[in-house]
Amino acid sequence: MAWKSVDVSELQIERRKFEPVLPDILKNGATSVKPVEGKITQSVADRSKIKEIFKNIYGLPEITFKKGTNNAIAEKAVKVAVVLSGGQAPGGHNVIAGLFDGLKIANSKNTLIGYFGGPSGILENKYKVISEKLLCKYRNTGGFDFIQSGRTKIETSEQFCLTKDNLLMSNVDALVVVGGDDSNTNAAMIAEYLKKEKLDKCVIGVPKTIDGDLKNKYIETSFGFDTATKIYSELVGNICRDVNSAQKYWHFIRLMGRSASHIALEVGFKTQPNIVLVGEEILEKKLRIVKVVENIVDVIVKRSQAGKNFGVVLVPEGLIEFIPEMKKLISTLNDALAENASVVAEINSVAGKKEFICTKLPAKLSDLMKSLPSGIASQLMLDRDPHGNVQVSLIETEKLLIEMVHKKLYELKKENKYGGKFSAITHFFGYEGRCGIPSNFDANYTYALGYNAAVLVLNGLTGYLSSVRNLARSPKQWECGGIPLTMMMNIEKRHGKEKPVIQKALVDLNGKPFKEFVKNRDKWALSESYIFPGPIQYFGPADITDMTTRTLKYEQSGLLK
Ligand code: FBP
Repeated sequence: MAWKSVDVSELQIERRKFEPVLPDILKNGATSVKPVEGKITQSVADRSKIKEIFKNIYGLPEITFKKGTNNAIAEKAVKVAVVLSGGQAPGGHNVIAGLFDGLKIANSKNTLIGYFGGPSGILENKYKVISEKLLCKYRNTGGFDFIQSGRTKIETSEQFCLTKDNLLMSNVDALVVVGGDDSNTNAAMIAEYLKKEKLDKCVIGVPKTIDGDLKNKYIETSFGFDTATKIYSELVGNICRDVNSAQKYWHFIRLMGRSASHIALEVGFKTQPNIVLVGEEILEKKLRIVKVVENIVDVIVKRSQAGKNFGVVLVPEGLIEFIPEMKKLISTLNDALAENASVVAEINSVAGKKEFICTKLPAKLSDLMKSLPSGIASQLMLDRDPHGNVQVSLIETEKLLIEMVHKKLYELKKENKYGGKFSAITHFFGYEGRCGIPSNFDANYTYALGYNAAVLVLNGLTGYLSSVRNLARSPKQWECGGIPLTMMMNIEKRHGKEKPVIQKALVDLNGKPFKEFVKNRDKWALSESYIFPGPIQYFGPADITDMTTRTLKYEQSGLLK
């Protein structure tokens, strides 16, 4: 084959031809779908506070769809805006494609615009009109580069007013926010504000995040989790094979996922490494950091006694927030940093900041802060993100663990209780997985979520999250509808203040995935039961190309016939 100079890969060219499968209920377009109102809903917690904040959109009914003629929704052309918000997740472009197709099939005069660079694009009124000519290059591709993303939080009254003015100025009838828990909380705030201002404009959210923590009975998974965990599993599987070939290193691999350990657990199932730490279990059992280290050391010593001075450990990036004393330190630090923000900003050196902030902590926490390796202590003081989250992707917990493991093994050596060799290598897999070419599952799911959002918008619904469920079945059988955003909310402390936020779904220790893990982990610890899943397959037998996550499989196993 003659070498051609191209700016896209052969796989990208082939992948553009992939036609996502729509759920049967959507396949004849929005004019063949009728929304049905279900029960009115309540927030998951803090009901009176959430109701007070969302006076206009609290308690909306669930929406499901049934087949039926609904031509009225196509009579008037509408203009819809889409914004990608927060961290990238594979499939974002297909949400836009599904939304675009859903709108255009209902009425070719409907228009879609995309705000640039996340919510700041709304405030700056920076957007592009989306046409098939522009969109076709991005169908079934990874990344958010078509319109980019950002983490700006719209929260001041000036920002809400500007949002309203810009939507009015551009004649936008509806806004679709593609985001995680924080971005969809923001979507609810905008929906509430527009309703309060008596504007007939809709706001619909779409559940995105590789972290897998935006889920409940109605949102079975967020998009991107499937592809990202497949990418990490390939990498971890490759490391397991390297470990088993050279038999000389312990690899400590931190995996993205923010607070929740869903990613670590899923990658654990797919690769069966020797140790998978689950933050939620550590919190439940109130394991102090020394105990977590002792548990790791226990496996290292036992393997060493069998002549195996090698292994693989998975560390969820949010682990540090779940270790009781660290959790206390982080939440006290959050308040202290928020209360003393201007003073801290004036101090130039990290050591100076640490010294100052230690004076604002209770004695025990101040001692803990001082005892931490300086790298970790400074990472704990880094700016919180605009939604008030600690930036756990920047905290190198794996290095802290290795340092403590080294110390413990040294002590054991002195007591003649350990005679092995411990050589550790660190990895962090995070950004590698967020923009991969979406798997078949994510390509189909995101397209359906976007199309479903178009149906919600065309029916004038606001304050809902696009919900596509029954996901362990084939896409044709997926069920569609809308879930009120306020239903998922509770009150949490952010930047030192109480805020309404969509509750993160952490790993459920009574859930099937965790129980399945517990059944297997002892075997994984001492043997080499490693699995090497290899790269995502886009072509070939459906058993391989269309398989979804083990998490979803276990969670829905009771529901499958
Ligand atoms: P979202 O919650 O916005 O989807 O972002 C998820 C995530 O990828 C986390 O896993 C990670 O901790 C964080 O983003 C990293 O943020 P940033 O991209 O700002 O570095």
